[in-house]
Amino acid sequence: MTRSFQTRIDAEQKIEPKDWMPEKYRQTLIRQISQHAHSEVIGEQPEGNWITRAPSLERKAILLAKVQDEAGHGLYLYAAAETLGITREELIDRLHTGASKYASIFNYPSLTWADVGAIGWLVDSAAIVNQVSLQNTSYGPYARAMVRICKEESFHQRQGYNIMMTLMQGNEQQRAMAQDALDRWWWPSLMMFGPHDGESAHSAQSMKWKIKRRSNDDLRQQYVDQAVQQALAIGLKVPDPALAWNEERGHYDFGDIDWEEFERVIKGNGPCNRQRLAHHVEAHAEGVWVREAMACYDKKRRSRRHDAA
Ligand code: BYC
Repeated sequence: MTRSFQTRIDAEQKIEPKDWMPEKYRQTLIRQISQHAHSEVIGEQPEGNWITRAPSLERKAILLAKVQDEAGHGLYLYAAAETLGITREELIDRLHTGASKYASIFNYPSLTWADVGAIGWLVDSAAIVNQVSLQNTSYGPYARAMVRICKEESFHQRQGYNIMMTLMQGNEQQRAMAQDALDRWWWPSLMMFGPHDGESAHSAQSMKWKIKRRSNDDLRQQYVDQAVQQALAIGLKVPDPALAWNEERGHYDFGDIDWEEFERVIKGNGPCNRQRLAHHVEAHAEGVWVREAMACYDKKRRSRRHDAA
């Protein structure tokens, strides 16, 4: 069974929910997809913080649409995880108890309007680089969710870059705000790709099973090469003294990531971890009547369909 499973993977065949799969493959997918879903949902908080304070009606409408998209991404991803035999309640419980992680970047505060620009530009760019590769992941429902999510992320990235570009065309104070946001979000955005390849606990097996299609470092390099050019184009300075174009490699060299900070944040001790989780726990408790009403409506609709048949 295990050998024929790997043969299917090697032949680029998609694995579907009812197909046989090794238990570890199933668990790895549940871990990665649910962490991805939680990231989308928790990621609404730093941007949601600015909906009521957006600088114009147009910016507010765009931000509102983006934040709603993130909720939708969470929904597709939770649904994909559920096809692996875990319930939504269990997934949320794992988030609330800290058993399941979410992207470290969302544990940093969004202090100014420029942070909304930096999140859209940097965080969504990083997400796209990773998720384009995940469109070819071996598990069918995850791959299909990625196709739609990537389309929406492209709009998100554009809106973030547009905010940064507008600020950079503004007055001195606005340009300083944009630079300050880049200074604070740059390094956390590099951490989104996870530990270096040699330190990544799951990469080797996940690459073999084609759950992951490209390594953490490979994706991070592509992201740096793109983002540095985008920063230069609008007059922003990337806060890394070691950043330099390497002619031989055809890539930018960049400085060391603070892995101690990364570890601190993923262990629950970043600037906003407690606040993010507490907010989710509270919103989930407040939403219980909505879930009950939906379940009741669904039950009634199904029994009406049954009576009609
Ligand atoms: N943050 O062996 P590794 C978005 C953990 S949201 C936290 O390399 P793996 C958006 C990792 O989980 C987009 N934890 O792991 C939303 C593992 O711990 P566990 C989010 C991290 O899974 C709203 C341990 O470190 N994208 O776009 O092979 C607004 C060892 O790592 C992080 C995804 O979730 C991190 N950054 O590779 C705006 C993409 N990095 O699980 C935008 C899907 C590592 O053993 N996920 N860890 O306790 C992936 O591609 C992979 O899971 C990762 C990590 C590349 C992130």
